[in-house]
Amino acid sequence: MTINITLFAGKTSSASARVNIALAIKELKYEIKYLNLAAGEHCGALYKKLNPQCLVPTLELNGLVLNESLAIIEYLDERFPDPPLLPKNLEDKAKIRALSQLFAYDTHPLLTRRVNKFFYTEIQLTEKKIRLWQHYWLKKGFDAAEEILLQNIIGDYCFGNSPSLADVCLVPQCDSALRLGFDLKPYSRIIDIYDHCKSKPAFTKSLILDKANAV
Ligand SMILES: N[C@@H](CCC(=O)N[C@@H](CS)C(=O)NCC(=O)O)C(=O)O
Repeated sequence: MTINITLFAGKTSSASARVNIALAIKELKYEIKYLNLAAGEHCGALYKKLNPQCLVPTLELNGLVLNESLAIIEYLDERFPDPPLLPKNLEDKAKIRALSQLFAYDTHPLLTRRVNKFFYTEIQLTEKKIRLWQHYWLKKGFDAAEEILLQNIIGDYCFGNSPSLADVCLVPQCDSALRLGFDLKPYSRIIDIYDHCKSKPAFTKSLILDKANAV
């Protein structure tokens, strides 16, 4: 059976980058449709039918429409198990999910376009104050992630010698942090993992760092 996969993504979206990387790790063929987030394409009526939250990513797979990057990746991981992004071992799986969620659920949502927009338009925060907010929460997230990762040095990736869901979340979060001018130098273990991942083709699918090309 032919499998048609379309990823609806934003070029500067770390949530989209997670799915993009997972698809690449699994060597699945897919089409990618970029929405221009700056122009509000993700809030248009057509896309809203696919994603009522008006957020990217959305994955369409033979007519099945899925939202939420981690739910999408876990679906892909169960449907296309090779190579796995989550191990069978329950304890290891819980640890990998925990680090993934630290980035995807506790850090990333505080930094999104809609949060910025609210700060700008509803409470008139200056760009400097918004940057302060962003760096504050990035530091909280990266401090904790570094501590967790230093307790588990058993390979070139977050948890061992093959990429897992945690790496798929770590790399776009690092790219996003760099784009926001956040200094990653204090996080030596994170930098080692990030550099290692970035040497692999699948991880080059992370978000566009170049502001000039950001949409
Ligand atoms: N929890 C969602 C988060 C999705 C999300 O926040 N996407 C951002 C891009 S990274 C977005 O669509 N932002 C548009 C906006 O904030 O208006 C997921 O992991 O898929």
